[in-house]
Amino acid sequence: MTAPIVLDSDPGIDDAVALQYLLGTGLWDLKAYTTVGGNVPASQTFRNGRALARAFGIDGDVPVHRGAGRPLTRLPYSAAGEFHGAEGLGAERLPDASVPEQTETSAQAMLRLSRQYEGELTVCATGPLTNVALALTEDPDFARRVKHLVFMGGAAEVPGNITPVAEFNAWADPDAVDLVVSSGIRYTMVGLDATHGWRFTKDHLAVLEDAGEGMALTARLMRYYLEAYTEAAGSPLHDPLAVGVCADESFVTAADGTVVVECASELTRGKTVFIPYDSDYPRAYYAESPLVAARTAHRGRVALGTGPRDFTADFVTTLLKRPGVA
Ligand SMILES: [Ca+2]
Repeated sequence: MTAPIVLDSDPGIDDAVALQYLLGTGLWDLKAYTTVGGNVPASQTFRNGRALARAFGIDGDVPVHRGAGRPLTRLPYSAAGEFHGAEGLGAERLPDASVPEQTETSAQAMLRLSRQYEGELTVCATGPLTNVALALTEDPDFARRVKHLVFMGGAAEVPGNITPVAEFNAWADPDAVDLVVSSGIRYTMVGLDATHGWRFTKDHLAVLEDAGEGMALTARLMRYYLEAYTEAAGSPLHDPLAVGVCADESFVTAADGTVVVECASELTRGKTVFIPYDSDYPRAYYAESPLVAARTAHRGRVALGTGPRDFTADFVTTLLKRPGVA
């Protein structure tokens, strides 16, 4: 028995292996692979999404949609090419899918699927939240129809990675994240607090490189990704962890609370302020600011660290179950 899910993504290397991991779990019925501008521009993430669908043998079954080309209310920004390569997938130039291009946008596909699978649909977002915000703007009831949104983004109690205080996806479209977390949608934020705890190392790479032709693309992508990070601890598994948490929260430790995103400041743009909520000891933060205090009515789950279940081990084992064809 599999559950319906949409993967909303800006591929991107860790997005690519997040797709492969999702397929490998066997837990999900992937209804759409929706792309969004982020790591590279939207036209490129769409092309990469189609190419990955072909590489993992799902292009005939899973539609790939084109997403928002710029943030909700801001000018486009320069992308994160240094981690992902000029076209977003390391040094790869993968062939396009053989099926015709979808004309329905990512936000439209999400809205349609939320009606078709009302109360059942999980949305996993591993890029900027622009598409999800657009769906909510078009129809605020999207928040109620979606079963669970898990998004990779933000930094609750740790420094950022694109500025000292902001994580890339939250920085890229802060207005979108703020709209989403105040919409009433049931959400779990999987940010740097947790993703920096699950690392992919040279030893894990060796397992993939020894696994033969079906893992060759994955191994090349992960080698590129590993070399882009200079930290000895290895590369954080940002996007795959969000997919993992869709099925099992025990990969992280999480707490209830409110997220408010800094949208007004250039200096702290995209900082995700986490306001914890403890039902035993409720505390009135921001009592002098009625606007911020009102926001604490909207609570979600926020990952604050690694959990008891070993995500990196599950990630590697699961990838091996889902070889690629390119
Ligand atoms: Ca991503």
